[in-house]
Amino acid sequence: MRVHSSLLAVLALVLVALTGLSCTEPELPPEPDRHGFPACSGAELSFIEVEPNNGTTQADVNVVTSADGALELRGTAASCANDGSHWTGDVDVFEVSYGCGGAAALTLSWESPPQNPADLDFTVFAPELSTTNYAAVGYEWSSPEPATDGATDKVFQEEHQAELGGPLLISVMCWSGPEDQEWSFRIDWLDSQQTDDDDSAAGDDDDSAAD
Ligand SMILES: [Ca+2]
Ligand SMILES: [Ca+2]
Repeated sequence: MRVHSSLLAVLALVLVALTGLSCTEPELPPEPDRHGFPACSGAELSFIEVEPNNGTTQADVNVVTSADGALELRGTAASCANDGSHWTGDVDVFEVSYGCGGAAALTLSWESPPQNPADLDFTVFAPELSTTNYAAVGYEWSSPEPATDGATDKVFQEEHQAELGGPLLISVMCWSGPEDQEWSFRIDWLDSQQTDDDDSAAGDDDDSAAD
C-alpha cells in the first residue's frame, strides 16, 4: 500500500510538471529588487494639472490617485524663470499615491521652437525610499527631434531610469524659455507584467482626487 501511494504521488507530481510545461510562459527574468513593494501592474492613469500646484505649502499640490500602473501627467509651465540657482517661474507639483514599486522609465517631453527652446526640468521624491535624496532628477534635455510633419516646433525630451517605490512627489518646472510651455511627464514601469488588453479591468472608478 505504501509503495502504491508513493507511486501515485510521483505520478501526480509528473502530471503536475507536465501540465505546467504544456502552458509554460516565456522564461521570466530574475525577480527585480522592488524594495519590498509589489510590481506596478495596474492600469495607466492620465492626469491634467490644476493650478495652483506650486508646492509652496504641503497642500499646494495636485493630489493624484494612481492605479499602481503607468502614469501620464500633463501641464503648462505658465512662466519660465530662474535666479541662477533656483527655479523662480511656475512650478507644478503632484503628490501621486503608489503602493508598488520597481524600475521605471521617466520621460519629460515638450514641443518648443528650436531657436528659443524651453528648458524644463523635473524631480521625483520617493520618501519611502529616501527622505534626503531625490529618487530621480531630469536637468538636461536631449537633442531635439523633429516634431510632427509641418510643425516648426521640435520635441525635446528628458529620459531617465530610476528605482521608485511608494508614494511619489513629482515636480516639473521651467528654467527658461517662452511662457505657457505645455509639457507631459510619463512614468512607465519596466518590470511589470502588464497585460496588453487591460481595458476591461474591473474597478473603473479611479477618479483622481481633484479636491
Ligand atoms: Ca502649471
Ligand atoms: Ca504651478
